[in-house]
Amino acid sequence: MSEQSSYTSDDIQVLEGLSAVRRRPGMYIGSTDQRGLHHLVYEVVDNSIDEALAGVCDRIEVTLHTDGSVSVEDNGRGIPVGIEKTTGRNTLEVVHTVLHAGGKFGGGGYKVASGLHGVGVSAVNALSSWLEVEVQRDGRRYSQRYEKGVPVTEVKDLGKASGHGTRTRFLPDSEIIHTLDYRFKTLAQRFREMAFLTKGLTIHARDLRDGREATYHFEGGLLAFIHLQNRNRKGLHAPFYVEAEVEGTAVEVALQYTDGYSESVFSFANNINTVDGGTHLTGFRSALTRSLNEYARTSGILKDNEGNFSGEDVREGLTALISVKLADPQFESQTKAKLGNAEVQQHVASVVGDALTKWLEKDAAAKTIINKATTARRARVAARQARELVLRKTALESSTLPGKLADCSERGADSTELFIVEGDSAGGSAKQGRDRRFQAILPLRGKILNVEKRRMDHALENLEIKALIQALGCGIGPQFDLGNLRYGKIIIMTDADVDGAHIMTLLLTFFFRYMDQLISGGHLFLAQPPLYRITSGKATEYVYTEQQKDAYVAGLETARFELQRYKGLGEMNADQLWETTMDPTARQLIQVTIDDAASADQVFDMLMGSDVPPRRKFIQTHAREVENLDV
Ligand code: 0RA
Repeated sequence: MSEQSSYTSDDIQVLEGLSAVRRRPGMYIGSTDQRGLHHLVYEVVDNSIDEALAGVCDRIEVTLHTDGSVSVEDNGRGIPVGIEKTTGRNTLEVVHTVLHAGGKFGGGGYKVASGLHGVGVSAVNALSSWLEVEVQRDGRRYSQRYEKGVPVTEVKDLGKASGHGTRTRFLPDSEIIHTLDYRFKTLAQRFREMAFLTKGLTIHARDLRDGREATYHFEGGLLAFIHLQNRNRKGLHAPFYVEAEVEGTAVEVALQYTDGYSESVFSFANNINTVDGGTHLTGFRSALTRSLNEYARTSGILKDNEGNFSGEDVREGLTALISVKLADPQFESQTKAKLGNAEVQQHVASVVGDALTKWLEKDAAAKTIINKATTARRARVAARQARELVLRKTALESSTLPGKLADCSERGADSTELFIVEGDSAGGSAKQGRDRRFQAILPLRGKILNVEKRRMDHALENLEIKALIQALGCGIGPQFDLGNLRYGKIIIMTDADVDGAHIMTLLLTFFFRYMDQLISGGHLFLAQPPLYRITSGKATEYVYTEQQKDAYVAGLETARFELQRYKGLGEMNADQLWETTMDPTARQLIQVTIDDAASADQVFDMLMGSDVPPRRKFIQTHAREVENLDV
């Protein structure tokens, strides 16, 4: 290795570390598909965000190059290039070759990556055909190049330079990462979120493959984020905003009530979206409930004989963002997306409690919010009764599952699957075609209720939704229990047309709003029926996209072939449906994931909320690519 003439035990450790990453990339970046590809980019950008959080960097440039490589450039301090004492090596090389070395050399400030996906740039390096890093600091410019994680040059001194910062360019290794097809929109959405969360930072992203670019900079921070999140909703008042620091914890909170019913609360710790919440969220919720109850009491709106508003009452229609930054974040839970630092709860509660109380006393919004909570409470009582009725029925009649469910003979979520199928005729084919040992079919008639526009009590009156809840077996709302799920895979199977897309979106909305654990637990899937059947001579081929069709037809030796376009599932007979869409050894399933809950919330609100024009536009532009609807 560089700067040394013979192999040392350090070298061997380094090589073993790199080969561990290459052998089991999934352990480090989750997967080796497009998600994993994007993960590599985030990993490198996160290091630059660390510099921004430390207050020493205000600009990050991300470029997607035409050769499939990506460069990330920041104007931070520059990665140190001196000899690192414990190893006797150049720090730049250590950071790029030793797993988890990055964090050790950070000097103070807030760290983005600590404990979460922070696998470090060394893992990215190990998974890249090549990586080049260029550093400017102390008036000079330095560089080093690596291939598959191994240095192929020394740390070179390139001479005088006036700036400071780090530029990294890497090409993911196609032997390991299956695709170089970056999705600019997905990456940009995340950069935008990062910019919201880091006031004053500018992130500029360019896609040289097609010339697209985007710049994100928000002086308003979370306040700007709230405006975006509620863009298609009706806000009931001007947003509330507070920013303060308590004992080293920076707290930033923005909130606005809307005329909707769902709760859209997102929490972040050091810019990581803590999807499982944690102490910052708990602190926020308790302060919100307490402040609103206190206000309602002292102003006489809540009478002495009336009970307090519950947390649920005061969160109906609420959009809120909570962001904390701290030096030593502790993350817990399986997904590591739950903040555990106990002291943070009190920090957030005191900042939010004080500011909210003052705001309520001054702002006309107070009365509007209390009115909203009062109606919500009334509806909650009705909803609880409806829910208990459904649950009691489910419990009592657990042997009487919904009549139209064709259950499977095996039990246990390990092996079983439930197909939710649109329409009776497709339901019939699915029942005939399935493997009844482990595949159950639930046909839904027509469209299910749009839950985005209704409170839960209405949702529970809907027959299709009731059948769904009973078939799944895990209840709904606060009592939802994933442990009772009756099937391991829940598969939505709809026609590949606009109507099918609409029904799929209604179902996704329902799962996202009421059973999001089903999604985060990896249980929800979309079936992918074929678009065409191509017959030529004795050969029959099913294809799933227009591109596949064109490629297959172009490759045919004869010009004589027959093309059948499937408009609906009902056009396939039972055998064809099994062969193309249900057989686990041949079918293609799309797993539904929520990469970015805040964007998913916006998408569902736009698709399903009350504002029609943006929905129409979205469906018109996206109906054809609905298989890519990653929420
Ligand atoms: C360790 C220590 C210092 C900065 C960095 C790492 C650093 C890492 C990255 C990764 C991308 N851009 C970066 N910029 C800086 C601080 C060294 C000092 O005190 O000057």
